[in-house]
Amino acid sequence: MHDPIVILTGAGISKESGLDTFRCEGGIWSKVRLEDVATPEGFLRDPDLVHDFYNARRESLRDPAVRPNAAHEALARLERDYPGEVLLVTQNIDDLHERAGSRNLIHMHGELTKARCDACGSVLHWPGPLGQGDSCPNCAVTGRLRPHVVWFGEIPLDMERIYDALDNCGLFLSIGTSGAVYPAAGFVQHLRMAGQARTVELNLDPSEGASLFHDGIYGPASQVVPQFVETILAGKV
Ligand code: BJW
Repeated sequence: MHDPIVILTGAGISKESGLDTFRCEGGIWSKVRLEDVATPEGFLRDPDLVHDFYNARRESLRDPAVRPNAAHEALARLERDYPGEVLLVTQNIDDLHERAGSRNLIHMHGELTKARCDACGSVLHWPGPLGQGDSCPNCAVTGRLRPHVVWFGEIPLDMERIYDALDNCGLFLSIGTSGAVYPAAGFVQHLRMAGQARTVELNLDPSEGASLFHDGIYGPASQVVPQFVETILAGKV
């Protein structure tokens, strides 16, 4: 019997693929105000600003230099080769995990390559620029499409499935996340209260919640994640 594994990832895992984190020096929140671009109120106030922000980030995914790194690839290999269940829960809205081959994956903060219609609720594949003049292909209403991302004050996606998996896992890994944003930041407390899972943080530096984990492994994700995946597959964790 192999314990189910739940893995939470954040912006740090995609840093070495060329995508900015939010709260590191020079990160996204040092360039734009989160109240302006990552809240429903900001979108109501200035939809063009918000569309421009996400259009630029969507465009950056097409840069040939932006591709999965060794950490994304190691997690895809873990899902393929581990004899038990592996669920990957990412806060990232980029598509690097799926490009690396991960399939059992939840994007709890949404996906950059999707749009959502506020008129009919459709979620649409939308790899190009999105704007106020676009119409929903399902209900034909114009100007009600928004990026399919979770802003502050909104409820992250698939929470029931995530908590079910947390409640049944034997190992929880938290990779490349600052632990500053809830509910993801609270997963480790949730697990420690239940007491059944080993919890490990893999990050560049200890995060805000580092002391809540049983173990911490620190260094660039492209190095520490493949090494740790090898120890799991060798049955040493
Ligand atoms: C490396 C590395 C390398 C660098 N290798 N590592 C007061 C108390 C508690 C909660 C709240 C509160 N007031 C408000 C709230 C709730 C609020 C919240 O948490 N606010 C906090 C700021 C306090 N949360 C919400 O509103 C959420 N919704 C919610 O709570 O609903 C209620 C509810 C929930 C559940 C059930 C029922 C009800 C929604 C949060 C939405 C977050 N959205 C964003 C933006 C949208 C997507 C996008 O544009 O991309 O999501 S914010 C932004 O932060 C983004 C990220 O996913 C998220 C997390 O950031 P992440 O990934 O941790 O990045 P960084 O930059 O912070 O950290 C990077 C880490 O990597 C660092 O540690 C580096 O060291 C490391 N690193 N290079 C390894 N090479």
